Amino acid sequence: MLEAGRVFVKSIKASDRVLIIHHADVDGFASGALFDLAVKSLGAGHVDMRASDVEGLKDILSQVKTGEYDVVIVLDIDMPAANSEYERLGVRTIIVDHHMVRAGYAPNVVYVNPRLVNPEAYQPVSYVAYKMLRGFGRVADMEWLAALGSVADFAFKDCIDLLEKWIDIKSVDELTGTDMWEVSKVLFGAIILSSIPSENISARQITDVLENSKNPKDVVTSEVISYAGMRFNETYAQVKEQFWKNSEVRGRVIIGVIDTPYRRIGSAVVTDISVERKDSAVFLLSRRGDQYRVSARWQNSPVHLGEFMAKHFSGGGHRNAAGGSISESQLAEFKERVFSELA
Ligand SMILES: [Mn+2]
Repeated sequence: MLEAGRVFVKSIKASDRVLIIHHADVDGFASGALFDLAVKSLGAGHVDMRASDVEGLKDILSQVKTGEYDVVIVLDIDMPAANSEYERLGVRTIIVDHHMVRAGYAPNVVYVNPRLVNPEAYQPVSYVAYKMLRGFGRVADMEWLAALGSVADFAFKDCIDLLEKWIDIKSVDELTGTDMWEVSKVLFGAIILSSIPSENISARQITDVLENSKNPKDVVTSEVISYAGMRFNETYAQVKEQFWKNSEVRGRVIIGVIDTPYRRIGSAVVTDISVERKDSAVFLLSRRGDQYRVSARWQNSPVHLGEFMAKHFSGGGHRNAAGGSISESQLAEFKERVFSELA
């Protein structure tokens, strides 16, 4: 499987125009940088990179004109709806993913996913990318970056051969106590900010820092990332304050409303509050036009939050973390339902 990826990358010529689309998280940025370095080592001068969330993938692809690129590389992000776009573009395409295995790609797509070999394997894309690409250019010096991407995705056991040199822990429970984890948190803050146009930090700047660093410490001490880390902390505190200011508490239930473009900060805030108050059901409602995006967390949950959200508000999710969407006119009903059933 790794060899199929190497054959694909080796086939890239200096004259090829390459598009790399990677997930907008630490694993995605790390694997994007590894692929960028590998592709450029082959002399390719025209490489465009785009960071995307899952929902944005199809939009990015549908804006690409037929004939605009010769090679498309998609990392740590995949959705069935994108198949038709891969087919429309018809160019050499590789998808490296580690989420649920998909099937039914067009013949122009090379699909790499460790779960094809072992459905239980948990190997993030930066781990796979490093294993695949270490024979290309400077990638061999970037093992630390693959470790950083993998740690950020909570990998441990299945990546131990790569991680053991970079983190000194015995079980995955100790992961959040490592320096590597701290670096991944600061980097993720910078990545979140880079999706907000007014923040003056671009995805390209972040990628440049990663490609030009020699170790995790270089990343966090770089001007771009250290400034972004500071800005993120400020913004995070503001969003959290807004949540509490617009909150109602009844029994075990906390419902808070935020209205901010920093939506991904909202989902970090709700997780954080739920960890601080493990016995509380925490609902964060993020306003978007006349809709509210609901993120629910309940660490010591006696009920299945995902089923609760599915039953009443056509949402879904897991036992401890769920989500959904309601309209403004449903807000009063939503609060009443949540308080009366869960408080
Ligand atoms: Mn990932």
